[in-house]
Amino acid sequence: MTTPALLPLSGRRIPPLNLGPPSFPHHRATLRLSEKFILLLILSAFITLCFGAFFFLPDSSKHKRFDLGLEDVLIPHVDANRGAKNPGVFLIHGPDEHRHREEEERLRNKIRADHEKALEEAKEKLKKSREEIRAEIQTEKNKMMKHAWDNYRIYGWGHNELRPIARKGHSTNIFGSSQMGATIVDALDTLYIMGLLDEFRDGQKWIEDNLDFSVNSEVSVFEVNIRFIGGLLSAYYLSGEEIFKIKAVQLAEKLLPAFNTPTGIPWAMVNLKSGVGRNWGWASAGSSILAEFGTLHMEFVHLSYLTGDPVYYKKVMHIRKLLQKMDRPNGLYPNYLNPRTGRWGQYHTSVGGLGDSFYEYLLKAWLMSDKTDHEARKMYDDAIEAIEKHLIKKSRGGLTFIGEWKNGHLEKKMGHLACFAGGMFALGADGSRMDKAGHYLELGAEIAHTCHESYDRTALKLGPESFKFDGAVEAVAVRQAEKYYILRPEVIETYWYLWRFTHDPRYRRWGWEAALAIEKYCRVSGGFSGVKDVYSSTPTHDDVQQSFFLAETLKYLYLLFSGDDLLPLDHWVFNTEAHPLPVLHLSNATLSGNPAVL
Ligand code: DMJ
Repeated sequence: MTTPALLPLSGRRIPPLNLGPPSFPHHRATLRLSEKFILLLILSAFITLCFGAFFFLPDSSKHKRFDLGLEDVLIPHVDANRGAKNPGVFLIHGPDEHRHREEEERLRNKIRADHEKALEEAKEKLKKSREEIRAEIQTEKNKMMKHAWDNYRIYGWGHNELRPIARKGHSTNIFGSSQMGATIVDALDTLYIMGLLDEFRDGQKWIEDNLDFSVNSEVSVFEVNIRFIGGLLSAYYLSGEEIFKIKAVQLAEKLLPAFNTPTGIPWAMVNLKSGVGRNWGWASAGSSILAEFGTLHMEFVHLSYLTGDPVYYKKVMHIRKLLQKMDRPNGLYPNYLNPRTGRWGQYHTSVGGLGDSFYEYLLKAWLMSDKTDHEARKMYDDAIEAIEKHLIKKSRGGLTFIGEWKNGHLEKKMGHLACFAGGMFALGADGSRMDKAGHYLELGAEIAHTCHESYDRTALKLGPESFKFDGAVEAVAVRQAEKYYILRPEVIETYWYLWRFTHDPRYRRWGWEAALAIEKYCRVSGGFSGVKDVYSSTPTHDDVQQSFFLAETLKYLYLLFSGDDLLPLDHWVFNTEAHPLPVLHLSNATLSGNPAVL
């Protein structure tokens, strides 16, 4: 299969799509899509038609069409012979029996007609060339991304995020006071993966011409690392375009002053111009946050790999060594650590906000090192064992949840953010201690189920920011301030990992439900917006299209409905913002050909 025609940009050509195993050192080898993939595409086309519409259809009539298809496939139908075979199940007599038979007949006819129609459409489809079929499927699968991107392009270009209702740019303090095009950088690899190459080139051009880090602006070290450095590195590895690597390194240099603290634990924020750092005013006793200083490892190791400069690697290894030496109450890592004293702040532990991606990066450091970083794997295993012992419980109704540890007390509340852990447990199953792979896969599935319940128990079928397990209350938000959904990815992320590891169709079904709900309640004419109350059937929008919606939510949805050979997990490791980075084969200790670096 040929790769899409690529127009030159700034005198260069974007290299062909390379979404299978990465190639080193410059990642420019063409990946030929296998025959198997082509067959899968044709099969996908057939399924598309059987379902009535494949993916992300904008108008409600098409949704209805899909809903019917989905019901036909997923809801067991009345078998005409079943009453006879199972007396007692359908013992209906008199006029009721007549009505019942008529209803059965009507249903059968409808199924037959739907299937015949789908077959006809499939036959028509198969007359088309592979390229045409592929293009059609792509167009359907890209629709949500196109809507999000196109509106940002029109109304928010260069701003960090978009207000889809006010139709103007938007930003928050994590990005500082400058227009740094966060959505462009965060969305780049999603565009590339989806084959939206005109849009990708447009973003690249903006970055080449406008992205400047010498600004007097105070940014979040963590957010800028996961969204900008992660996004740029991923765009570099996928496309091979040097500009992304150059920008990633320029930005990383600007973050380095944040590590100038008495302990080497970085400040939460740094001014890109002056290099002055400080912590969030709300953090316990001037502390830095575990999920922030503990979520730098992947990107920083890649920076050392690409530049040959050990400085980045040393910074994150220093953090790890320091954490290893510290006492941990009940084996748990508290969320707060003071960068001046090196002492823990409040004894709060969470797998959701403030803790989450620290655990994720321990596991991913091991995966990214081609499973040679045993120290990281040990830290992950130890942490997960303590979490399972103290934080993971079953509700009265049998739902497994991850609570929050607060000064020796377990708060039975789970955040949407913690739902990513279902995917993490599944991803970490292989290689777990005492061969507990089955156990961790099951635990991941239980978390996925609980998080799906948190969606299913709402009016909008979208999950709240956080939900409780308290007596009769199960997987439901109680406080008004916890009922919002801001286009977060974690639940869909977990569905995708679970799908990759089990191929259980429920995960695609659940992902599809979420996609439909987002289409129905979050889509507005100027993009996609979060909603303020998922329990109200008439949603109020928050008027923010978060950059992570394009980086993560839409990417995970796309991957959920793609084949496993698109970004295989034994070759790519996704950073916490869903930016794929290749596994590094560092066993011979070379970073960019420099054995001294490690
Ligand atoms: C993302 O920016 C990242 O996934 C981060 O780790 C925490 N959550 C947001 C999206 O919800």
